[in-house]
Amino acid sequence: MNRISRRKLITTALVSAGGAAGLGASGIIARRRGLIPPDAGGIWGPGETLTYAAQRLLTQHSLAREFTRAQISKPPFANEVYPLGDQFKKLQDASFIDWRLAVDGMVGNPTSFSLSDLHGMPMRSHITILACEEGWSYIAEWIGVPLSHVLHLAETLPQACYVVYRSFQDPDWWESIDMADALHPQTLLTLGMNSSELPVPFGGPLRMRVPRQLGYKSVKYITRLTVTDSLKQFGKGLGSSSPEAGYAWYAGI
Ligand SMILES: Nc1nc2c(c(=O)[nH]1)N[C@H]1C(S)=C(S)[C@@H](COP(=O)(O)O)O[C@H]1N2
Ligand SMILES: [Mo]
Repeated sequence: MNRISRRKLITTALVSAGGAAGLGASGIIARRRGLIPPDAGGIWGPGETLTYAAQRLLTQHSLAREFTRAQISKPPFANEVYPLGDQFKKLQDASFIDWRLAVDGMVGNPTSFSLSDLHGMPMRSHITILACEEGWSYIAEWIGVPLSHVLHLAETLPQACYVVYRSFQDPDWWESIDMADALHPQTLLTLGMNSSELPVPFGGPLRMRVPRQLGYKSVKYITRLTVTDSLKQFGKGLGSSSPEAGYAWYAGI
């Protein structure tokens, strides 16, 4: 049996088992394949598991849709953020020269990078849509270092399952993604937008851009990455600040 038809079979089995047996059997299949999301425990848990497991089996390597330069939104819309405070302002006044991105957890080489270190790494860009769960969206060009490159430099261990990323606004804004999204070529530590530096309202100087998921996974002001095999010890153990606020951990679009 080739891979595609095997995948299709598993997904069909997941979905039909979910329909027929009230998600019990699909839960077992998903668990066996490591496809249980961290927020699977609540009342929406079985639905979250079904969505996440089915999407991962079908779309592990698929690309987010890319647009043309002519389709870039003018002007783009930046969602409001809580005040960033004096410490941020100090960093900003010094052109973010002291901004650091720490990388720790399940890595052979815990390290940290300045913005100029990141600017010296291979960059890629894509023109993709950022969609908020509240219904609005915009298209922009995002320029940055693939997260996979930084994970490689830090020597991510093979047991790694998730990357937790924290922002200057931690503990209000932190997220995590699985390795399928962390190593995905369109997942960028973003330094630039629409051919310029990434403006502060859009998350500058450093933003995670995860174009295969809703806007809230694209956390602004990134300061720290932690590689892990379990999300239990972070926050309330639900994988990110979003499920703590009532949103799904997995927000695939
Ligand atoms: N640090 C931080 N990151 C954040 C947010 C925030 O308030 N603080 N808002 C999130 C939400 S809900 C969305 S939809 C997008 C909005 O991105 P935009 O401001 O570029 O439109 O950023 C996400 N990242
Ligand atoms: Mo949002």
